[in-house]
Amino acid sequence: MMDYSVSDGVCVLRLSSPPVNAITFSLLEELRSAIRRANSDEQVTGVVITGGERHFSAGADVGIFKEIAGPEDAVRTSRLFQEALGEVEDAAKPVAAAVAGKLTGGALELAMACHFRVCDEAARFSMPEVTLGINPGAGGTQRLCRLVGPAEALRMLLTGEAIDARRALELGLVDEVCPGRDLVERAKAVLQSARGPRRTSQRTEKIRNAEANEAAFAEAEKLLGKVRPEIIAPRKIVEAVRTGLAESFAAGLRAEQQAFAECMETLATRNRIYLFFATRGMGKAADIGDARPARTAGAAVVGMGSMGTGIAHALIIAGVPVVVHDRDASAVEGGLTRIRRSLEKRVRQGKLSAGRAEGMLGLITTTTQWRDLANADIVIEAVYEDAAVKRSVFAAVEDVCREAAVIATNTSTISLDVLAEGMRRPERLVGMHFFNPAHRMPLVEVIRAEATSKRTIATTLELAKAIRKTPVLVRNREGFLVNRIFVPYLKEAFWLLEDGADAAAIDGAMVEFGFPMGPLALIDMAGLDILADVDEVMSRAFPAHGRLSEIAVRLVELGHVGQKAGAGVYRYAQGDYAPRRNEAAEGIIAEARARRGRSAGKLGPDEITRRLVLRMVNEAFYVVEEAIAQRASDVDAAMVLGTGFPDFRGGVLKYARDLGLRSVLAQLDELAGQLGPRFGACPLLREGESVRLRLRKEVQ
Ligand code: 3H9
Repeated sequence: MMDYSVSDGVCVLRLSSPPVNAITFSLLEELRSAIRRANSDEQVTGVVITGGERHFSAGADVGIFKEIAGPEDAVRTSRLFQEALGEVEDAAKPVAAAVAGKLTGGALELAMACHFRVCDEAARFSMPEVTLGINPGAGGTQRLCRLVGPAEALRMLLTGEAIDARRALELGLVDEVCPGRDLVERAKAVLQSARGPRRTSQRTEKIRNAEANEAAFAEAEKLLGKVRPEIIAPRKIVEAVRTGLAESFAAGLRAEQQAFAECMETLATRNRIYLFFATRGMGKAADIGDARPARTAGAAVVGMGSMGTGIAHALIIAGVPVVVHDRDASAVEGGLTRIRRSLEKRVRQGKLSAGRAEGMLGLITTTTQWRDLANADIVIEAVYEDAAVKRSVFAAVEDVCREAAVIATNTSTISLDVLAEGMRRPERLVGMHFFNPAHRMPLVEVIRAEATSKRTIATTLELAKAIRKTPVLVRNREGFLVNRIFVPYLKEAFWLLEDGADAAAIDGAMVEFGFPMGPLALIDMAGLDILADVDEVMSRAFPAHGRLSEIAVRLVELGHVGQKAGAGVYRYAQGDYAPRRNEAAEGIIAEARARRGRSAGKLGPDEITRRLVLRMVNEAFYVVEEAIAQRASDVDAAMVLGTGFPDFRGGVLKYARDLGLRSVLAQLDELAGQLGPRFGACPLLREGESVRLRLRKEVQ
């Protein structure tokens, strides 16, 4: 786990705990004894702590947090980390960290406990604990502000955002930046010129200015104002920093321990830790272990609408050369222009260098000819959502592509078995369903049909990861995983309108539940016409879901399809996406209510939330029952990443588990009695104990 060697009078401690050098209790123990050994070794004049040339460590092993039994155990965990890092800082001989890659959380805390830091040019530093719902528990809240000052420290601690090597040097977080291969040598040189240890806990130059400190806290308060009450870590972080500055470094460490224990006690934190592992599990397939993925050296995208453009954009960001095809030359040009504008914007914002943007654009080849797709390793189809149109694309692609090429479809709802009809080699057809905007959204559903080969699946999963997406592997059935659950939710929002709930009250209830936006504002953004098209496929496959509300149907007929038309459920002013009252829509809603004898304002926020959320919960159980998802936890992680379901609630099924499955079943039975078969409980829920056991195993 930790190699100890001595050369030129310097002890080199190398973390070697693949794959990511996650820090466990035993690694901490080894670190402590190695430091003691170096302290007492007369040949040793200094210590270098390092990892690989390209990677140092991913911080604390998050698995540890799952095992924490209660507050005392949490305090003990934090204390053990702090004591081990304290021993590094207290070493009698100077210690330098020689670090590379993405230093997250405990990895950065370890580096900060060293007396000097040298990093490689590509290194990135972050404290992502806050995204897990915890505070840094290994001294990070204390040492970071002593190294970079409270303003920058609080920004990093509260946002979890990374800074690069150049910025780290500017801020004084590192002492030197060099190529990865020189790390250890440069660290040795730094030690040679050092006049003994330089202990971070004793440094005060960045925290002396009381006025600047207060300004930093005032800035932090603004960020805290936006945090939901369920998530306590941000406030705890600020309190720990304040204690450390107002009292002492040691008091700050104690505040960290206490804060860590309090965070670990909250359901929101446990849910986020559960999702950390759920997310990492969902691209893994038990039955394709022996299939070797083919390397994707070049891809092609067919159809330059908004999805195709976004997919091509995602590919070039990750450095994959792509041929973009559309029958219509102006569509190809339009797509290319949209990508160029988006990259130029990032250059203007300073988020991308002009050279890199040019390099990315250089990876795109445009064409209107099928033959130009001949060399692609994977062709991703993103044409109009119509089975016949898609099948004609596959026929053309099969004519020109190599035997080994994978053919992926970005269909959001249509069964792959329907699309594969007429293909010569259906084993190479796979679904690759991106979410809009494809270059931003992290989730990709990888859909396996009956005929899809293991190699095709392995290659597609590999490509998804290579373009920095999180894939979830799902079985083929209309709507797959996310739309299967989310479309009924969107439809329910329109039913609620019919039943008398106000649009703003429906959206407000879901924002209060934790979604970034409500269902009606969201569908205005995505397009009501899209919902109507998707529903055609879905309601044929699932008649119990019921028809689309006549409100949505009428709005589409009148061209009120959402933001792109200036009006949907809400109205929008030119260039401004703030929702305003749409009187035409209100007229349609009033008529629909009158026809059904409903009056406005009868439904309160609890009833709105109950109907919307239980509609998702019930469908999620069907997704598990039909083995659309490989495991229940996949459903949770996919809904969080694909729809913005609040992560602090752990996902749809975790939420149901926390509500209690008996209560979920009773509520569904009641709603089915009132509102019909769409709330008819999934048979799995009636299985009681066996489902509870399964969820206890998979959703925890
Ligand atoms: C912390 O440090 C708290 C402290 O304050 C102390 C408090 C007391 N733990 O992502 P990859 C697994 S909180 C456990 O594919 P990459 C990952 O699941 C911690 N496992 O590699 C995967 O497993 P599998 C703060 C971890 O090169 C495998 O390693 N740190 C951890 O693309 C490979 O991972 C974080 O939140 C971990 N910490 O990216 C860091 N990290 O092979 C989270 C990874 O079974 N991690 N694994 O699928 C990352 O951001 C990325 O993994 C990293 C490497 C950028 C480091």
